[in-house]
Amino acid sequence: MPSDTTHESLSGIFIFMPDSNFVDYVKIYCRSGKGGRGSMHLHRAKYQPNGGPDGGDGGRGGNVYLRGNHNYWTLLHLKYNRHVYAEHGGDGGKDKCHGTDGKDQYIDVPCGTVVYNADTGKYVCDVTYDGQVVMLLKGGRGGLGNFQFRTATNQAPRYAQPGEPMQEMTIILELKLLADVGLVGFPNAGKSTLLSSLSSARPKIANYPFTTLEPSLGIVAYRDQQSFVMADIPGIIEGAAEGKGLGLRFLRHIERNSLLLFMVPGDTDDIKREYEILLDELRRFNPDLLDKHRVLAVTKCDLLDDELIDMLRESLPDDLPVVFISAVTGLGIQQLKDVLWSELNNESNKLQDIVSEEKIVHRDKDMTRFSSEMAAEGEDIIVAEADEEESGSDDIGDFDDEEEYI
Ligand SMILES: Nc1nc2c(ncn2[C@@H]2O[C@H](COP(=O)(O)OP(=O)(O)OP(=O)(O)O)[C@@H](O)[C@H]2O)c(=O)[nH]1
Ligand SMILES: [Mg+2]
Repeated sequence: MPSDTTHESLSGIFIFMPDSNFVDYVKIYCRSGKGGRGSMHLHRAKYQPNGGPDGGDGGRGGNVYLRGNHNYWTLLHLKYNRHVYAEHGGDGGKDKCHGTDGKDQYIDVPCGTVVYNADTGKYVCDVTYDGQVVMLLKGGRGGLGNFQFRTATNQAPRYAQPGEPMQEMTIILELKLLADVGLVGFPNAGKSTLLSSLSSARPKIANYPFTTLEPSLGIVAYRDQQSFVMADIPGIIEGAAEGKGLGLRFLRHIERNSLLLFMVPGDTDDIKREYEILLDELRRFNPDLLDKHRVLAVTKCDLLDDELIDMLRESLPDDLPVVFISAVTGLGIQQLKDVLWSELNNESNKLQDIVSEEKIVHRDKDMTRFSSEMAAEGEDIIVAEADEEESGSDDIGDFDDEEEYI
């Protein structure tokens, strides 16, 4: 692509992404284990005519858990493992033998994963820190054996409970990176260059649009051993909400950022208009994004002279802090860090607060947009059918097992 391509000429293009290792959207089917049956058994032994009931309880079915694991960075490991089944509980046996408990299943996910119910679009849970364990589906309880039902008046009960049924759910896992500052800008605005100059991250940099095809994080060192995390996401263009360019799917990675850094190159004709286009695309993706604190960085200022910078200052938006920077010469970089740091430490604007005090409101999926979203993600899995016999009685009080069952 020629180096002078502007975003106006790009707005008609749709980028086809190659298969990438950065997977931030996966749909999987999960099923817990059903409870084992209680046993209906009467003790039999030589010279012991009325041995009494000795049927043991069934074991419980395995649960399905989600577990935050900081060793994972994407959902790639789940892309090819889309059915998660926990083990069923074992049936009870004679001699009061308890059935084995079903093995639990843990789905390891990177920190920052949000879970939605794929059928209803409802928000289910959010895994934000390493070691966090969230129970997704509970296994069925095991049924009681007939030994448990013996009474003075019914000394040989000929019934036992069936186990509780399993639960199943198809879920959508969405990774939303955890960073303090998110970079928002058109392609070629210098986002990756800024991230590589501020941190040790080495995203690909080149003079053509859509160099960055997947988000990357960098840790920016600040004074006194302090630091904050910055996320570089692919550029967005006008009409991204309709799927132009790479669309808006990567904006989910800045949904959690407490601060958004807008980046517009200094050699752009109308900086204010570009900023407004970006704001508008953000609004169309998620109006809540506009509640976040914002900073505007005018990039590539080494291409401008001081006079021009002074002229530009007057035409810039006045509702947010503006910094003129150049990642190449280092102009304004320290000032930018200071502004970002002070904005980050602004009361009510810290990532920790947002995560811990549940200020993040995860909106349920809009079902009208949901199917097109899934199509865009290439989702085509067929939900596994539950076994016929397993969807039997769901009432643990049902004592319908009159046959001897060992
Ligand atoms: N002169 C000058 N050029 C810069 C500056 N920052 C970035 N560039 C150049 O601008 C071009 C694009 O930079 P990138 O950092 O790849 O831009 P980007 O915003 O990440 O672009 P996408 O990943 O395509 O969205 C590269 O050729 C950089 O060398 C700067 O401060 N001054
Ligand atoms: Mg880039």
